[in-house]
Amino acid sequence: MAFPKGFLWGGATAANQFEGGFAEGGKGVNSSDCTTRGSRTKLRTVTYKTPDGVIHEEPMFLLNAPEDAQFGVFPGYDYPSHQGIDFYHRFKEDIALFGEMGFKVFRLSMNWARIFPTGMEETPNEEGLKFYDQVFDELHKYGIKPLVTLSHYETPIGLANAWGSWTDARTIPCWERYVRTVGERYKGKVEYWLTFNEINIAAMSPWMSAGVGRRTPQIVADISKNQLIASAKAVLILHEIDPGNKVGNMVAYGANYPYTCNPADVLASKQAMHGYHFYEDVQARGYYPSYKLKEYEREGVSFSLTDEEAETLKKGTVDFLSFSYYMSSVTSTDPEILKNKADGNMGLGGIKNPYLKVSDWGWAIDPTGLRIALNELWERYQKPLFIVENSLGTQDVLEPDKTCHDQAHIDYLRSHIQAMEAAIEEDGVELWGYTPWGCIDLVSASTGEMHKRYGFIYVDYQDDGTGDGARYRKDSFYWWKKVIATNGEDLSD
Ligand code: BGP
Repeated sequence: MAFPKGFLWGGATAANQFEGGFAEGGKGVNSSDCTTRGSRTKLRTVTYKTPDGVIHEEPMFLLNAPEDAQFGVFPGYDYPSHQGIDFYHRFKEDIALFGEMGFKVFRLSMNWARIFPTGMEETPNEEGLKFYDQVFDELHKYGIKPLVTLSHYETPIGLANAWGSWTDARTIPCWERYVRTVGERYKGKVEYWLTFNEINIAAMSPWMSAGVGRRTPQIVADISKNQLIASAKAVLILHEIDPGNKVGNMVAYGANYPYTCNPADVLASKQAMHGYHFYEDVQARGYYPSYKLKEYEREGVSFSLTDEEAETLKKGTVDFLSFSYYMSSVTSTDPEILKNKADGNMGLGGIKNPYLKVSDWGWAIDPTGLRIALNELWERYQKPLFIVENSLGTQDVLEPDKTCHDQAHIDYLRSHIQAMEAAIEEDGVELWGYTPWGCIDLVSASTGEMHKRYGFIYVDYQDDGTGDGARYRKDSFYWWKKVIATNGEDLSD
């Protein structure tokens, strides 16, 4: 029995990719609502207006909007978050399906703008709070524990337009009000919390991760400082409200390999890992690591902490570490090798690994990398771990008889569960749970398309938003049900 009794099996989602209900229940507009649909070949864009009244759209990953840009939703653009997969109206049906699979835990994020429409109100929007009450109550009916991400790639647009969102420390008290409100409201209903989804992605897409329209080393450092302090404050607030609350961080993680045993490659790979570890170091240990402070000095980034801020970071360390794992990456110092760029989650692909197969989107498939990642995190922090995202994006086909033969998901998940098993059984890693990403098909974060499907449940929406949204059980649905029922003992087809 590798998996401990009470191991938390389930699935993961995010509000902006599945909730829909864009203009309902008094919800405000958030950053993801202003991000258009794309595809693997067409970049998603962000829309904004300049003071001269001109509307602009710019690729999300390259966004360099002027300081006076007013982000928003404009006629004639197609924004996939507005419909998502309509969980807002279909949550009872969806949760019943999760219950049928025997989920122990369900990861979802709360849409901050549903609770505080501009982010700046003094009092919350009761209708928004009621929506999540109903969702949590429904989950409890099936014995499913909610795992709530407080911020998953969406920031109220009011904060972005007022002062640049997370670049400005004035966002922190707004966040504290939000965290306190939901912590008090859902006391007894929610026990597992995550602060910021993939907090390290601020360096790749300040828009996606923080609702910020520009990227410079200084901007990324400011976002990170404000979010790290906000994360620590969330830990303190949630512990104060209920000492039984378990609060974790969340990082986009992956093993990184040197291309060769040339010490220069090995060093470069170690330095690439700093991009992940910096955030974990602060959130798990409570202080900035020396390599980051030295990097700021080298880059001329201004950075300092008041005594109070340092104390907040020190006290607000997380109870457990969570992460997404999709792929590993490779680093080289050889200019020729560096030309073999690989795709990967949020641009973290590095260069191609000749030993690994890749997904249809070019992400390297590497279960051993997951075992390495689990070991690294456990050795480094000695805190419980939670894999809150993992799976394979595939182009699933719904057959005329409404079945869906998604063997690739089963194969991918099985190999990764075997890696987890080895990490627990042979390496002694403490792992609390596993929530495969997009347990129900949803909108892709990087491309905004629908046909990159991760789920156990097929959702009949297509890339252009057409479809009736009907849900169908895929082959993996029945497989996942068996895996959960046997606590990971039976992984066979
Ligand atoms: C992570 C995000 C998720 C999710 C996932 C898969 O980075 O936390 O929101 O979408 O990646 O990525 P994609 O949707 O681009 O395939």
